[in-house]
Amino acid sequence: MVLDTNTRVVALVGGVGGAKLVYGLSTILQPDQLTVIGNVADDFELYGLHISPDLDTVMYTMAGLANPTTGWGIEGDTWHVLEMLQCYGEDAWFRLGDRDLGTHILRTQWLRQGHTLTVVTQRLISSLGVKSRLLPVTDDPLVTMIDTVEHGTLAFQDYFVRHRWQPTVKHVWFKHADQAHMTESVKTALHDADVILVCPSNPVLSIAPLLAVPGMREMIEKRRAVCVGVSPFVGGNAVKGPAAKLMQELGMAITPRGLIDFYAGGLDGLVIDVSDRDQPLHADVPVLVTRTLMQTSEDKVRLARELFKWVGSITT
Ligand code: FO1
Repeated sequence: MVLDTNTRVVALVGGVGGAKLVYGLSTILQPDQLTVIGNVADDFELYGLHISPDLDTVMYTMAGLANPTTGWGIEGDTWHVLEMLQCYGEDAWFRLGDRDLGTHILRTQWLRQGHTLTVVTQRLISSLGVKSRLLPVTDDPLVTMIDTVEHGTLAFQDYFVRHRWQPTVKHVWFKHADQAHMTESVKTALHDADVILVCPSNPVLSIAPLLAVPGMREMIEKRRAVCVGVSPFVGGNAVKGPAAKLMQELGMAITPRGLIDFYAGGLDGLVIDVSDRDQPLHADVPVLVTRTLMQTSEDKVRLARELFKWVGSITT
């Protein structure tokens, strides 16, 4: 396959790690070449507002607004609303910045007016000047639940933020997955895709919720497109967040082979970091070994460029 400006790329993304690669892709592709399918299972309601952390992380990153240190929230945001809530004795454990709240206020209002999360997300991201599409995988409820040893079952943000992903995880499951539907936009994007990229997000907490939506795995397995994954691990560990700890607790191998097994034949290729070059691999899945750590914008663009070039080389 010759990769050119007609090549349609669909990126499956969760939070911060995947959003970095999406930023790199958005700088080397034409806007209409790139469609991002985002995770909604981290979504929750707080202070009466519908919060979509992973969609917002991707949106702010693509718009160049994201806090570069945390990866989430808006750079330079202020915290006056939370300070006021704390004056009333609130435990402001989930850090919502003043500008960030603007996003949640409008998303909540538009959802209450009956608009779908797909329409709301597109309206928000295009207002921020981003021309590529960001599609929630579903407009239906989908909630990542974490069964832990110490605290029983926790909703995602309680596990991830309030308990700082320290509890020991026994099982991760996705509430309402069986009743969730892929949106028509997602089906069309996957059907038309030439390249599907599984971005370097947490395989269990960010990518698995996408694949838990009925039909997603089948569409990817029956794909016409070439499907390539980017490992979120560097040196057998996660760059940030609980991916390695979680996969160990779930008895999954934190190796390229473990990733390929996790994605169960859905990958035509895998990109791994140079620090993992000696890890056991799958004989029949081509691997690109390169520096996958994205600390600067240049890293993100370089990885996207290398990835795109390599994908062209592994497809006939
Ligand atoms: N992650 C944290 O670890 N602490 C926070 O206080 C926090 C606030 C927050 C606010 C808005 C938002 O869009 C994301 C936020 N995140 C925070 C990240 C969030 O937990 C995401 O779900 C993770 O990035 C995992 O995808």
